[in-house]
Amino acid sequence: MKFSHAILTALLMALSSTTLAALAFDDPWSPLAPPGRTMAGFMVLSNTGDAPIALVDGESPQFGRIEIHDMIKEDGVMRMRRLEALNIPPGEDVVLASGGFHIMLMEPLTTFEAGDQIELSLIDAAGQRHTTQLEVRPR
Ligand SMILES: [Cu+2]
Repeated sequence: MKFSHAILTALLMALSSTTLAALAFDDPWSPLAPPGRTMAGFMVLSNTGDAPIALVDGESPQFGRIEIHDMIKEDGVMRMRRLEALNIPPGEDVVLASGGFHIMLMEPLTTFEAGDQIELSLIDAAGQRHTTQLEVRPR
């Protein structure tokens, strides 16, 4: 069987649209920090699709560097560590909150006040970008 290029392209597009990862953001926010300081991003992430999502990176036009962090207890002390990937199984939620998973918003390129919005894209292992806005709130 021989497909024309147009038909093949249409088939591939249909296929890729059905496999697009679906990530929902609930209540994304960030506590206000002193100017120039690293900030944290909190939210609930829901994988509303039927495939696992592995978040591996992030980007924001307002920060030089974004990392995905976890907290672990080491010698009785809570420490942050960078995650290679934050995995969210299909149909599951992951809570990002103080003391647990969080987004590290590093190298701020601007100053913030309460009520400002931070644009954040989380990037999955397939290279797909999931973009949201975090509301800056007083601590
Ligand atoms: Cu951190």
